[in-house]
Amino acid sequence: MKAPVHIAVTGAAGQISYSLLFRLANGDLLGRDQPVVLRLLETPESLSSLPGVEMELRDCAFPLLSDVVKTADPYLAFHEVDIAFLLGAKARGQGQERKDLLQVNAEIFALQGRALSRAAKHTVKVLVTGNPANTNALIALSNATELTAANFSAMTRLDHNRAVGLLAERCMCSSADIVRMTIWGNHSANQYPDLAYAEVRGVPALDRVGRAWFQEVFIPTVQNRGSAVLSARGRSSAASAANAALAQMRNWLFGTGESDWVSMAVLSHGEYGVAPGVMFSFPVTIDDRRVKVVQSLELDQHARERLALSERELLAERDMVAHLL
Ligand code: NAX
Repeated sequence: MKAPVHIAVTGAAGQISYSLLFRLANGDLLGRDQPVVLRLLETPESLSSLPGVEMELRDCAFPLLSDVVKTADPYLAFHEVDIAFLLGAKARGQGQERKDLLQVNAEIFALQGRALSRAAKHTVKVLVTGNPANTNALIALSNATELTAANFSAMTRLDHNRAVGLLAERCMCSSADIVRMTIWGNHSANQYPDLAYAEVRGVPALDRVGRAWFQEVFIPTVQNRGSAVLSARGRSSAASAANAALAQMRNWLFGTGESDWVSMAVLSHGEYGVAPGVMFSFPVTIDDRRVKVVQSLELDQHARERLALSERELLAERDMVAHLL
């Protein structure tokens, strides 16, 4: 039997976690021969919900689940972890503005960055989902002095999957027929879902769907899908978010292959003219756990304007939390 891999999940009593944990314990991330220890982090106020989650995990009798650790101490949660899913964040309260949300979450991610740096393995892969995800990831990275940008990403895989799902529905094909979907920028309504390089069974997607549908339907539908799910379901996306987190981490650990790319927010080093030092979603390929931004795609004027909008938003968010970077 292999030694267990330690996986931290923050916000463990929340709704995304409630979909994610059971799939992790079932081997959906690391395979059916890899035992796992799940290390669950919650706030002191919500810690009392975790025993119920643990009972259900144990009631599944997953052969791969070696142990469950429940704690409100980030240093214990991140102790020697190989993988961390940072789901936990404060939701926007009534009357709070986006900048208030940024501030309150900034402190959480600064603390968690320090704890990851001290407690986790130096090869840890940290995927930030809690919103505002891109800037939270930047804060965690900036505070993790023993770790590097290669340890951190923010999740735009749900946006990517939403875009693939929407295009597949429009073209009446399987999602497996679609390659080279791209989400650029911030995980917010200013992201840019781009079809310029996407293909459907080898045919350029724009030839299949036309530019009008792309600009008038596809872009706003993907950008606003989170709000649409919230109003239709009465709760925000959960199972699809857990699925996306799993997919992004699987690609990070096991690669993308050469024929396709995925979207992932990583630290910008100035690619495509984006300011260095923000977590920006790019098309990436992954090999041997190393993420490479796809180079040399041509961007038209429309795309450049959309990227610039997302970049400005991320720079403004970065300015608001400058004291924690
Ligand atoms: P929930 O409100 O159901 O759960 C969040 C949990 O985090 C709560 O149990 C809370 O007690 C816990 N928490 C808060 N502060 C914490 C801290 N300092 N340490 C540990 N736990 C803490 O939210 P859920 O629906 O699970 O969503 C989690 C986060 O994902 C939210 O920030 C949400 O906005 C974000 N999302 C991000 C997405 C993305 O694509 N990047 C999409 C889905 C989702 O909306």
